[in-house]
Amino acid sequence: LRRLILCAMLGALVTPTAAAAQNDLPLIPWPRHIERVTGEFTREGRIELRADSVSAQLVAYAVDLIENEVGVRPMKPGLGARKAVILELETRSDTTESYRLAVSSDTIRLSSGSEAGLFRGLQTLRQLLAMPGGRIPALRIEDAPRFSWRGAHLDVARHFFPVAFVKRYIDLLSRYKLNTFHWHLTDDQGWRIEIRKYPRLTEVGAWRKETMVGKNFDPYVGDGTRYGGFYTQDEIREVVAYAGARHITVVPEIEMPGHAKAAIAAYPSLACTPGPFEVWTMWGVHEDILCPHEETFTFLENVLTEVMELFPGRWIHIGGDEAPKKRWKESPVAQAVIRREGLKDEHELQSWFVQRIERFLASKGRRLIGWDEILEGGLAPGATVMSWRGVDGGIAAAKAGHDVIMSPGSHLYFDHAEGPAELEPLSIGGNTPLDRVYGFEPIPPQLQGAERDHILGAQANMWSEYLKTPADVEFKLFPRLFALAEVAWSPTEARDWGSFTRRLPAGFAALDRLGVNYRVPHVERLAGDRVFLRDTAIVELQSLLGAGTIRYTTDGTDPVATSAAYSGPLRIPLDTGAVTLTARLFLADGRSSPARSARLRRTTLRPAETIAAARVAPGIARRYFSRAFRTARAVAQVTTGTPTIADSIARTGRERPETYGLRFTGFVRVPADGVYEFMLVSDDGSVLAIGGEIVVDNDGMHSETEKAGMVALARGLHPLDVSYVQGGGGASLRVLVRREGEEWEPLAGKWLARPRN
Ligand code: TNX
Repeated sequence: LRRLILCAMLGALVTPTAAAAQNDLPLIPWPRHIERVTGEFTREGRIELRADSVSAQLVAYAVDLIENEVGVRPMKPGLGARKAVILELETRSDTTESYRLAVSSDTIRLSSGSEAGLFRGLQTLRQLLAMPGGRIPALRIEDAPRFSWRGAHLDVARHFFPVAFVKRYIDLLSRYKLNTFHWHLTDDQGWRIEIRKYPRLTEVGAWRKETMVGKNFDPYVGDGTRYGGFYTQDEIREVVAYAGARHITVVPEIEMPGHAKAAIAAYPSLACTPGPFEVWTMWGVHEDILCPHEETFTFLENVLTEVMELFPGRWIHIGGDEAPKKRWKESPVAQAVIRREGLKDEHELQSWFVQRIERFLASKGRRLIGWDEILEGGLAPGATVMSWRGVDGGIAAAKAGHDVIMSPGSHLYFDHAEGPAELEPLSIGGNTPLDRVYGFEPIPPQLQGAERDHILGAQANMWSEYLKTPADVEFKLFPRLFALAEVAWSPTEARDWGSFTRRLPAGFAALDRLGVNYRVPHVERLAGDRVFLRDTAIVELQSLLGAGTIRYTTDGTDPVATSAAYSGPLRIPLDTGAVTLTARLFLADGRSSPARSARLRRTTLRPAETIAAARVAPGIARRYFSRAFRTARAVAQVTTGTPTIADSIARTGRERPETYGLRFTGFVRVPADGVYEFMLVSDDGSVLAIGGEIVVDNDGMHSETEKAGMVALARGLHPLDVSYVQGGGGASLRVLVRREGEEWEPLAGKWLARPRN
């Protein structure tokens, strides 16, 4: 349904490369260069492993990998094996993760200048060895990552995950060539890392008396069950070593000054008010934050000192997000610091706070990372920014010469639902479908030259408010991690959604062998209303998995394991009224995808307006209302205001940050009779009407969400009305159109017209 949408919008290149088009070897992420040569390597017969120059740790890893994929342990050299896997650590100065892999009929040779490169290459080898029939075509791969930061994060504060699962998570990342694990260890709802100097952090701060049930914020409903857990320092070391063996850097996050209620509950004198405080049992943003007095800095320096002993990597994440300034405004202590330091306000106070921590970390040879709020009030000189509220923070930071990791909520928040929220398990935020992740381009077009080099890479975030179990996390992680891996590793020219989807089934098969609870892909193109110009709807059903059985109903009920099985295009009569078609994909193991349904109905062509060509001009009338609305529908009621002419339907970014409305009126210019589909992607609400009828309803206050709708239109001009409301926080508006069966394109340029004045 949503192919290529954001690719088009964000300027990501989606041109199939010759290599990707010619063959769809089951590789994720797709390598930089791949060349097929004649011949093939078969898994039969004895295989030896030669790896003289390589560490014992990597050899052991390679032995297990080959045994797992081939079924027998590789032999030691010199015992008469006819085939060989050779790992070669080349003596070149190149210590990056690049590698070369050459497969011939009797030898697989993997070489790199670094063990990290060999490790990445082994993941490619793993995927080749798993090929059906045990036959690997002879080939040469030369591969290197596009970005040096390929990350995934895990929030263990809102829900706690045992060491065994943290390791499994890291292992899964490593299989797809990620190299950074961001471990979110502290938050309002729990402190999860043992600190020897401050035992109450885990005695008190690691436990909350209960957890809110579902989204029962108001009235609040708690589950009455004490909840918590933490990692001992030995366990942390174990995880760091496990990650190190996979050439993954662990970046710890210790949140400050906000999201620190668990610490404050343990040591109330860290706050600006007397307390007492409890470890929080709800989600959201809390007003109790660390007070900027000396005691807090002593505490943080002591905590960070122990953290740095445990985590050898360069980077320390200090959070910095969502710190309400209310307590600082009311605190004589905080106000005294503002005066003493000659600061303007509480935002500069936060900036001063972060700079002080940054100097401390820098004095120990470490680099500070924070969420994009650390830009507010001035950025600490050596700080790296993780851009989560869209990419704007990242753009500003890169332009100011800072390093940036892109992890925008709109594309890389894997805690968001993958499909429409109402059809998915309870989630936070809007939705982040697979093709949106795949279409993400980490380097925004606004950056030029050296600014572009400041984008270190991309990262997915896994917040765990509604993720209680490892299975919940795995459901959110896959298949979207496949897409992230390709965004962060593969060259832009290789980004090819068609090739990617053809490689997915092999990816899922690998996950099946590991028992990963991935989200079974839903049945495509079943959403909203689907309209037909005939009495009989002909509907094809398919899912990205390419395996399993699609089962469907036409009576509005949820398909079960005994519902009709799909075996070819359905012919559904519409002469007696609309029909609801619902389908789910079932796997052999009994798991099934979320359900999808569409209302199928018959329609007729809407006649075009009769208006002389000379009376229309290009573009569309745009009106901007700088005041608060509750819905986009309310914006659509406003008839006053002086329009400007726009050539696309979008926000410009020059509007005020919060509370405004935009209304676009004119015509859509339809090139030929047919069924057209329109899509609104917005944060917050939007509605699109044609000839006074709502075709897409994406109204309401919500994070970025996409909705599509269909209408049959005759060739010519049709009245178009698009309204948008921005309530607060993130802001986005994009409108796309396509003729049935064709690719989406922005509703702009040739599609738009307006009455000539
Ligand atoms: C915002 S992302 C947060 C987190 C929440 C997340 C939920 C960020 C820096 N702050 O505290 O868990 O949204 O999606």
